[in-house]
Amino acid sequence: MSKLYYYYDMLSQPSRAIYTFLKVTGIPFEACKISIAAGENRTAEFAEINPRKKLPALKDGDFNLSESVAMVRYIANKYRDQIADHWYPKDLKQRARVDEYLEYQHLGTRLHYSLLFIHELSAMRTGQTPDTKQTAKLETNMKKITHIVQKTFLGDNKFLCGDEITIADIFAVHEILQIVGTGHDPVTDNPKLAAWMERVSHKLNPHFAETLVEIYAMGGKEIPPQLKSKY
Ligand SMILES: N[C@@H](CCC(=O)N[C@@H](CS)C(=O)NCC(=O)O)C(=O)O
Repeated sequence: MSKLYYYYDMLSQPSRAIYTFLKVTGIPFEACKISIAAGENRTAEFAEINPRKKLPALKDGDFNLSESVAMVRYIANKYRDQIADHWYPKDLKQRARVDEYLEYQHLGTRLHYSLLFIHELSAMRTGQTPDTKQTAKLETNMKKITHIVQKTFLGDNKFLCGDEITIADIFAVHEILQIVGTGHDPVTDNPKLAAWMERVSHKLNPHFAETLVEIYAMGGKEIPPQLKSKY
């Protein structure tokens, strides 16, 4: 089997999601750290890996791939006999449930959390106070999405797609935690989501906490102890 080269930046939420998945499943890979802040994704060399110059990306022999959802499906399918079935179940309906979230998140969780993150990040970078009206609007949208994820995906289940953790949980938790980078706590007023996040982190640690070091440091906070432990 050819060696998998994985290109990522820990400040990128889909990068963290796939890194976590590779680590927790024990899939062997060569970790290739690329700094977006230092412009390393915009070099001619990296454009050979991903011509759109985005992270994450992978190289598997002479095959290159970008787009995190396509990548995670490729990895889960390629290593299907080596990883536990629950991550991306073979059962048609269970798998479709995971895909349902992965498709939803592009214009749902990812879009609305990212809009708030980018809005505040721009202000942090220019040293200006963020436009408070716009912040409030983006926060309201983010809270609506949080509620939709909690109510319509999680419901009374342990994890987003049922009683077992899947790659949908990994993608969701990293998107939701992105805004700790600008000092927010995304689950303070949502105890059900906070409890889910703890369950997810217990299944993913110690790798999960490892991926969160940079984003918490960016927001000037410590990783909460409940997200660092493992059952
Ligand atoms: N839809 C893509 C999004 C990729 C993306 O936007 N990546 C961001 C980091 S999260 C990036 O590489 N930004 C650097 C840039 O635009 O220069 C995916 O899911 O992989």
